[in-house]
Amino acid sequence: MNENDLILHHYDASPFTQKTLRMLGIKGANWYSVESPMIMPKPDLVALTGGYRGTPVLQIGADVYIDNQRIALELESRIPEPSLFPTGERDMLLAMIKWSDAFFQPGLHMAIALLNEQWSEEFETDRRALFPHIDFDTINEDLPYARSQLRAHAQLLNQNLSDGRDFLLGETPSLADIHAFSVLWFTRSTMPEVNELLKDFDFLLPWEERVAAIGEGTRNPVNVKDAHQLAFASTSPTKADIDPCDAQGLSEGQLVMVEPDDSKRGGVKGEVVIATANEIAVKHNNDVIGEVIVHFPRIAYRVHTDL
Ligand SMILES: N[C@@H](CCC(=O)N[C@@H](CS)C(=O)NCC(=O)O)C(=O)O
Repeated sequence: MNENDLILHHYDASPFTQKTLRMLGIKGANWYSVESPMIMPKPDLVALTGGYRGTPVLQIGADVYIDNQRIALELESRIPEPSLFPTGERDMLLAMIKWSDAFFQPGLHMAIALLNEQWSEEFETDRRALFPHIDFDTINEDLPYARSQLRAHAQLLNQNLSDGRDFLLGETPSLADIHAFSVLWFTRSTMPEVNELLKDFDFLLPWEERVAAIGEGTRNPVNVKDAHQLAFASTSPTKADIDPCDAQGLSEGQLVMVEPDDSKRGGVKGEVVIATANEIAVKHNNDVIGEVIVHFPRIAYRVHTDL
C-alpha cells in the first residue's frame, strides 16, 4: 500500500457502505478494505478519524474522508472516468443526498419496529444511543406511516424507470442510482415484507439487479494496523482553503469540533484547514496515526466553535 491508495474502513451490512461500494464499482477501482465493527467500541476506527465512529470512511495516506458526499467528490477527482455524474448535473446529484436520507428514514423506522426483537441487547443499546431522536418504544405505532413513506419514494423511482431506461438518468449509471439503490438494498435484504409492499412496481427489481451488478471494483483486505501505519508515515498534501464569506467566520488554525447533525456518530476535534461552503476539514493529531486531515461535507455536519 502507498499513500495514494484508497483504503475503505467499513462493514458491508451498512446501506451507506453499499453506496461507496457502488461508486468504487462504477470507477472499477482497486482498493483496500479494513473491516470495522458494527457497534462500539471501535478503537481503531476512532483513532483514525479522531472521534467519528460511522461507516464508511475513506483513507488516502494521511487524509480521511467522511460521508458519502465527500467520498463521492474525492473518488471523482482521483478517478474521473467513468464519471459518477455522466450527464453533467453534478451539483443536482450531490443535492440528492437529502432526498436519499429522507428515503432512508422510513426504512430505518421499519427496521427498528420490525427487527429490534431479533437484535442482541448490545446492538439495540448501541442503536438507541446512535438515534436518540427515535423513540424505540413507540415506533411500532407508526409503522403504517413508515410503510407509506417508503412506498411513496419507491414509486417515484419506478415511474422514472417506466420508459424502459436502464438507469435513473438514462443508459449509464450515476450517483442518482447509488443514492436510490442503497435504501431498497437494505430494506429488501432485511425485511421480506418490503417485497410485498413494492410488488406492483415492476421496473424496480430489474433496475436494482443492474445497480447491484455494478459491483465494487477490486477489494484487497488489509489489516487496520497497516492502514494506521500508512497514515503515520504519510504527510497530507491538503492545502488550506478558507472562504472569506464563511457563514460561521471560521479561520485557519481555529480549534473546532465537527459532528454529524443527523445521528450520534461522533465528533472530531481539530484545527481548521479547509472551511468552504461545502467542505470543512480539520487537522487532528494523536499517538496512533500522527497527524491526519479529516474532511467532511458541510451539509448535515455541525461545526462547534464554543470549545
Ligand atoms: N451520511 C453518512 C451516513 C453514514 C451512516 O449513518 N452510517 C451508519 C451505518 S448504516 C453508521 O455509521 N452507523 C453507526 C455505526 O456503524 O457505528 C454517509 O453517507 O456516509
